[in-house]
Amino acid sequence: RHKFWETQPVGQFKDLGDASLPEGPIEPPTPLSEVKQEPYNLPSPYEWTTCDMDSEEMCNEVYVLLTNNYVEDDENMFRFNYSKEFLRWALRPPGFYRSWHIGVRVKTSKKLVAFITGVPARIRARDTVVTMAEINFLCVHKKLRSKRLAPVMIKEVTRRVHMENIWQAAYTAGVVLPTPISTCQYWHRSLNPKKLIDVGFSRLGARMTMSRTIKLYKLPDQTVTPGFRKMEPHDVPAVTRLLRNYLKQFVVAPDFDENDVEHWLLPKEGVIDSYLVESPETHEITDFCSFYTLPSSILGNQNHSTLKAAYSYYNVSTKTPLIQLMNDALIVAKQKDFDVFNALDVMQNESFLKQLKFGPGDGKLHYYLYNYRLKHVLRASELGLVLL
Ligand code: MYA
Ligand code: JJ1
Repeated sequence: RHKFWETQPVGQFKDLGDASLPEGPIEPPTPLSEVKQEPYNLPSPYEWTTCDMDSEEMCNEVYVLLTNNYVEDDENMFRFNYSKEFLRWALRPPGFYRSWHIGVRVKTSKKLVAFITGVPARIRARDTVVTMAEINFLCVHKKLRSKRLAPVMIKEVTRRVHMENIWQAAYTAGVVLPTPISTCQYWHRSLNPKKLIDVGFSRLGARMTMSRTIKLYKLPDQTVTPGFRKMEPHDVPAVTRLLRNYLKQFVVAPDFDENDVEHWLLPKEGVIDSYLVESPETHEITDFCSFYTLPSSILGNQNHSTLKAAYSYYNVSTKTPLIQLMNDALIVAKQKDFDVFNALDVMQNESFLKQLKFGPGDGKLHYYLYNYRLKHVLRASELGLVLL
């Protein structure tokens, strides 16, 4: 069934119910001297390239490959359109390795036709913090699909991760592979219902007119929580404390330090938005919410070419009810002209999705760990991790 994945140190379907298998690494690290020193062989028309995301030219090549060939919905109506600034942010966190930004070119034309990336992250599973690679942006050009290039790319990124003495990874995918640690549901909150309906992202509900639908999704012009403001650089220590304390409750979550928070959560125009609540009396930081910008190309619509989507990232409430905090997030996303606000049912998100008029999407997202076993499949609400 899974000729490649059956050979890899990942949870296998046959082991799913087996409580005798321990939690933790599936295989031990090998001595670094035993890690293969040369890249894996590609079919002869192709060659490896390391993509320098600092280079405007390389970043542009990656952007073009992904814009035309990356993830689509099940009916091929929309395709993720990560911006160059977003890719630079996603791929250059603290301690990143340039060697983990891996491209494949056609030898003769030098055209970039495939890509896979890793970035380092400390991820806690139960009470163990493990240095892992987060693997993302696996993409093979549409014309080169089903030639078994993906397994070679996965083996090569694995080799380059091993060279840095890192033996675990985390990744998400829309497809079922051996075997998910958890499966999440996408939810969508219409901000611009007319456009969403016009482009086929959503439909008019039963017994609904366009004007009733627009009214249903109306939001206030201004946020309502006193002390709600954009996060600033001087907030990094307080946000780090708030977030670290919050993420403790989940079975799998990142172990963020101040450098991580500065990188992953400080606002970056058109990439990441973060807001917090500073108590007007005590000036304490009590609540936090964030979302990232990931537009999708609309495939084959006369009137619209991009869907502006915000994706819920990390949110923490200690004083402001989470519903009110997320309603303020919706209000700022609307002010910023997003068409839709998306969220997974991870962490405590279920507690606000229905009340804030999110509806379930047709997409699921499966979470995976490489070379790390968990005894049980997790509920989405036990996941404290959002990958980009
Ligand atoms: S998820 C986003 C993936 N990208 C897309 O969906 C974009 C559009 N699709 C494509 O570009 C291609 O269809 C891809 C497959 C490149 C996905 N994750 O080359 P093939 C297995 C893992 O003939 P193609 C993301 O970026 C498939 O089951 N494996 O197929 C996270 C089969 O294996 P098996 C996948 O369609 C990526 C084999 O590949 C995926 O031409 C995490 C077929 O290869 C997938 N999304 O290319 C990667 N899709 O026979 C794993 C298919 O066994 C990281 N396959 O079933 C693992 C950790 C590594 C680091 C470890 C460090 C210690
Ligand atoms: O965006 C998604 N689905 C949309 C569009 C569906 C278009 C037809 N297939 C959707 N819309 C309904 C919205 C509606 C709004 C009012 C309330 C009710 C709901 O359902 C889906 C997620 O639902 N997205 C995808 O399918 C994209 C791929 C998802 C897998 C991602 C893999 C990620 C890679 C990892 O790094």
